[in-house]
Amino acid sequence: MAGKFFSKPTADQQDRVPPGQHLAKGFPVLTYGSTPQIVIDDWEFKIWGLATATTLSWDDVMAMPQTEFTADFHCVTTWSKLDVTWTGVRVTDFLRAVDLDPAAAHVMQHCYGGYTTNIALDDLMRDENFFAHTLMGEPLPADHGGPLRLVVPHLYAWKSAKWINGLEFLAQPALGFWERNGYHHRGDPWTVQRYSDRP
Ligand SMILES: Nc1nc2c(c(=O)[nH]1)N[C@H]1C(S)=C(S)[C@@H](COP(=O)(O)O)O[C@H]1N2
Ligand SMILES: [Mo]
Repeated sequence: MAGKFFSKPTADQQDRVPPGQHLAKGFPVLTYGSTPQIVIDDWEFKIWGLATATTLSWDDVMAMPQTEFTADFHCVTTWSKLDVTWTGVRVTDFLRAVDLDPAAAHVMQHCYGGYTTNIALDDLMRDENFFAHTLMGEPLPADHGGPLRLVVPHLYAWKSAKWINGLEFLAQPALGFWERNGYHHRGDPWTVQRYSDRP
């Protein structure tokens, strides 16, 4: 599919496009509901559940190691974007000072605006996952999740919570917003885990 909104992958891009996906020309915004208004001075990020309860300020996050990274982005609605460049804090660096209970195996992402999405701890704690505040060299636009969003490149992008402001560590799997509304609990684009496998 090519034309106004999609471009054809080149030969070397072909194997980076998951089944049923098409390359978007721009970087579409995909939000359920409206973009929350967030004042940086009031911004905070909470960690709770099976972890030492912690509240991080914006300055705390800026004091963490900052890394530029490039990642592919796959929305379940069938558009993908390759080689998106971001800057942010690696998830493993972000959580370095947090003591997790050994029973923690699942995580609920919480956001300004009320969106939630669940992720397994193993899927979250990967080197290629980041909390990003900069997109293509500019402060992350509010529509794309600014001031801070998660980026989890190996799963469909509904797992990459925009305006993220909390992680709740859990022993048992739980379901976030889209997962309760028909999407797959994990969302691997390579095996096309779009829809829930539950009755
Ligand atoms: N808080 C929040 N995060 C969200 C969403 C949302 O509606 N609210 N949409 C998800 C979906 S379905 C996708 S594809 C990506 C879209 O990110 P973008 O708008 O920056 O392209 O954000 C994900 N994170
Ligand atoms: Mo999406």
